[in-house]
Amino acid sequence: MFYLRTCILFLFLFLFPFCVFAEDGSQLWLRFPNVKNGISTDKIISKGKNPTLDIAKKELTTYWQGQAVELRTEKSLKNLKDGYTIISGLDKIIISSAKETGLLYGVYHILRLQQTQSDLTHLNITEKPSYDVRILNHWDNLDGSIERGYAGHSLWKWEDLPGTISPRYEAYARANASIGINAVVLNNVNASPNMLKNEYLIKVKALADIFRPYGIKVYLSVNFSSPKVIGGLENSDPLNKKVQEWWKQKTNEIYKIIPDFGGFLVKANSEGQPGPQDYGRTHADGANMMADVLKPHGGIVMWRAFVYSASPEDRAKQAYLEFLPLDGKFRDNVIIQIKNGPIDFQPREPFNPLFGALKKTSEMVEFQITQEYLGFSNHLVFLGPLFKETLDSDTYAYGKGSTVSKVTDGTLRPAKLTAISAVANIGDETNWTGNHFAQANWYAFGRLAWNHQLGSDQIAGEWIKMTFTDDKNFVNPVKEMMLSSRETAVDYMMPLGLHHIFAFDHHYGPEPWGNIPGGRPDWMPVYYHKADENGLGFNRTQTGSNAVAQYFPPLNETYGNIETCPENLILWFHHVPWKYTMKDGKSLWDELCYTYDKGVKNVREYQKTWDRMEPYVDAERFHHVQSRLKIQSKDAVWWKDACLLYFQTYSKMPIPYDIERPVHELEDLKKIKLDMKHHN
Ligand code: GCV
Repeated sequence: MFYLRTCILFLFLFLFPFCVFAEDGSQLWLRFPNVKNGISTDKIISKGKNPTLDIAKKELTTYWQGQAVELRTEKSLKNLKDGYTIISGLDKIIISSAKETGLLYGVYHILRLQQTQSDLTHLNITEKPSYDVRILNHWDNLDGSIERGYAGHSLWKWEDLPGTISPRYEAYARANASIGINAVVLNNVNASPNMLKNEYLIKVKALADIFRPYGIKVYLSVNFSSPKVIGGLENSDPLNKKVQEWWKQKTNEIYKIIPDFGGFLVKANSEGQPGPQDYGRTHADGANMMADVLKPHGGIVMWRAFVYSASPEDRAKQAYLEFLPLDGKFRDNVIIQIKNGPIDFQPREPFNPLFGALKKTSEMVEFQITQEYLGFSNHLVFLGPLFKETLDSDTYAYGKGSTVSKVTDGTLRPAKLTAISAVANIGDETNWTGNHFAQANWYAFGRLAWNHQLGSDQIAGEWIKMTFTDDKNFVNPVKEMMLSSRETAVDYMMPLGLHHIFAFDHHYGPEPWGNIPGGRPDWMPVYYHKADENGLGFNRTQTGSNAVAQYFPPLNETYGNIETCPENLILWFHHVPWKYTMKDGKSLWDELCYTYDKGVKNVREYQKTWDRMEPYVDAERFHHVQSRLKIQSKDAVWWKDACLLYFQTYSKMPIPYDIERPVHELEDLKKIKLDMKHHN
């Protein structure tokens, strides 16, 4: 009896925690809950040995439960790049690719099909990636902190590297490979010059060695002043021969250590970062200097277009004004990395007018997965629809149908190399992203970088089935919640084209009244919403900043005319009278009130939806998401009250009587100084 009790106690104490840990989110979408083991090695037909193939085989022997699998390297499939074909019959699946990485991607493809209960017997699939470089940008600092990171500290343990290798490095590489991500910038664009010191390059090599078999190349953000700061040179002028020589030597050193190094990402002359303009040179001078030394090694420069200064010019226009005159002046291994919108990763922005405007220069999109402006890791906001909105936006640069995806993927402007990037939301928290649902945004970026034609609906569906369960009682309501969640966040934060009315610096809560005396005007919310007795919104038409002129016809006219401007961007482009009649017959003021209210109501609905999901989810993840939704609900009310009570001081109109009354006093809201630890 004693023996039996001890056994039960042992089972409880030691095995039960493992069952629970299995659902702590650490396995992401690669849980394979029903798989005990995969196929035996004799059911895998493959010639050759290679570390990438070894991983592919290991995945099959661990998780694949179907037919025999043949992995074929086919040079004739070169046109698919690192894509692949999958052909299946009843007793065998053949995956073919010109590259081993393609075979690995093919294996993850069939595993995804298996996990999502698809028919595996009549497959005839051809996959070619939309972009060559599918890259995550980490804004991780050398001290372990992450700029705009909401999931703990950096994954990269610089102090321990290269001696101690965390198992999470490989788990990270595997997760990326499973969705086709093949590149990573390890460090913050606000880059420490120390990153290029030999002592760090050796650490970078350790990571590159782990990532390589998963098809992932490493890139670094570089500080433009590195020659001066760590090289001891007099300056970092790109036309100074000594500076050029320094970059050449440094680049040679990097390639000696990491032969397949990807290249540099540069934030220059932006938000206080050094750059070529410090020496009267242009962005092209700076980028080309680096491109020239990377070229012999096959490396590239991703030069960011996120530039704006405290000038009186509308911030939304500045990147375009700065970069357009440089079109055609960049080397062919430079890609201009452009944020999806012209301001800064707002809940909704029109697409950045630079897309399609640079006709002789390669361009790539930069998205933000980390939710700097979308409630950090507290709010459930699925970003698939936001990414799609930009990629599917028609720039009209080459006539109708010139979507952002087509001007960046090589379709309309052949480019040597195409790329797409996003700022990662990954940290060292057990569930990687802080909120379980934020994993879906990492997943969505990877899937869209691989195939920008995929719909948000499909991506969300795949992710839910793999991450939670394929029970349709769970999948359908949760998918519905995810798909509407971005619009909901826009509704309770910044509807109708409002933007950047966040609390200063931390960008979490509302501060539409923000106007620090003597502060930089373009860092103040009042600059963006321009509320006054007449109305609300930024006049960017011909009578205002004329930012509309940066868009190709007919968009300049569509956006420039208040009657034709899409209402979800109306306050981005127009200063709209409070009593202006919207398409549904309501006044602008009423529309604003009802939209904020709708945002709040939807989050309350999400809470109900989620609570009903309890039977289908493990307790740990259920409670985690439930508690985050409570925060989101409270925050939504906070946003609604702050914005409506503040804007009401200008509109002087009543909040429609059939919507929930504010529960805060405006003066109390103004006093809130956020305890970031609580919200982080
Ligand atoms: C890395 C915004 C963010 C900054 C970020 C910057 C950028 O301004 O608030 O934290 O800096 O964008 O993208 O460079």
